[in-house]
Amino acid sequence: MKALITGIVGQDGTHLSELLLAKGYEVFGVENGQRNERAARFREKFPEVKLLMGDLADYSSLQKILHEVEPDEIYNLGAISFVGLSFKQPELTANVTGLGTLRLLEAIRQKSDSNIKFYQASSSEMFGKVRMVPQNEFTPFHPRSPYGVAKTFAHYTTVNYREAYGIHASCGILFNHEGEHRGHEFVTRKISSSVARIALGLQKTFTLGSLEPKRDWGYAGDFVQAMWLMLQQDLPDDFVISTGISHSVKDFVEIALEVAGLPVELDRFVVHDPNLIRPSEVDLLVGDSSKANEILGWKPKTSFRKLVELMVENDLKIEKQRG
Ligand code: GDR
Repeated sequence: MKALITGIVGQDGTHLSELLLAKGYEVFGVENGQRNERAARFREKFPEVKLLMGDLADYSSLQKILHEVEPDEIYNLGAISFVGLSFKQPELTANVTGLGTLRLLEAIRQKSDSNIKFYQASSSEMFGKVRMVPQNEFTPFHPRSPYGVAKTFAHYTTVNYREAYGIHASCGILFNHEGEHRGHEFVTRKISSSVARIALGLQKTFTLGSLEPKRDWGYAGDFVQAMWLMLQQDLPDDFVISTGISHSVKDFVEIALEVAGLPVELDRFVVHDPNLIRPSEVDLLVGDSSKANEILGWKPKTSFRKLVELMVENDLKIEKQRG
């Protein structure tokens, strides 16, 4: 079996590559020539993964890759995925995160001899200003960021290509998922690495925006299992993937401090930075993944506390090695 992954050097691409290689897949990835630390780490960790030059913003490169690889499964994880950045670069976000999905689906459609199964990384950010608590597959979308809007376009485009052209295309509406491969721009990794550095005496404080937003945080390693399961079904469909429990940013900081053996005194360690407040915020996300449980047999294995422990302990190890 051959799997092609966009966004392969990101957090989910890393977990998914691990999973698919363990299952005996031949794994291919789309890379846009980025020369950053993350891409270098990925190459070193997975020498057996074949990386092909392409970009979600460039249709002809996607078409060429599909012809070269002839994949059985495609996982579209590529996106401008940082919500904060999407407010600063809304057009780029719409192009890559939104239209990029359309380009990939169109390349699949044009390749009429294939039976490719397609996974779209939809997001709980599409629920935005939530209309129902908890959110499930029937909850209306109300995105609150250019990222959420672009993901909503990509989601409906995937549904449309499934209905119009019979493509086996499924959307996983994933709630926040974190872990040791999380980028430092996201709040959980920012907290775990800052707290680790404070515990080791390498820094004294760190900045945060609002501490109030609540998210349904799960472990990325658990969540990529659901992606794979969706493509093993006879019929394509959409599934919410979440833990069903929500915590505030403040809760995350408090447990991280505790795990690192520091006093739980937020005023001492956290400096409020108003520049980190988003023009429109998503206040509360909590998902209901009972459909995924029923049909895919999927459920999360890692608790919130375990997730925080895993991230802080990982960063303590990294910072100690660096120091
Ligand atoms: P999110 O993740 O926007 O939920 O999207 P992020 O970790 O960026 O923010 C979570 C919440 O924390 C608040 N916050 C801060 N966020 C960041 N990044 N940095 C800060 O300093 C900070 N202070 C407070 C934010 O305002 C927000 O409320 C993630 C991404 O992975 C998306 O790609 C994915 O689709 C969704 O999760 C599900």
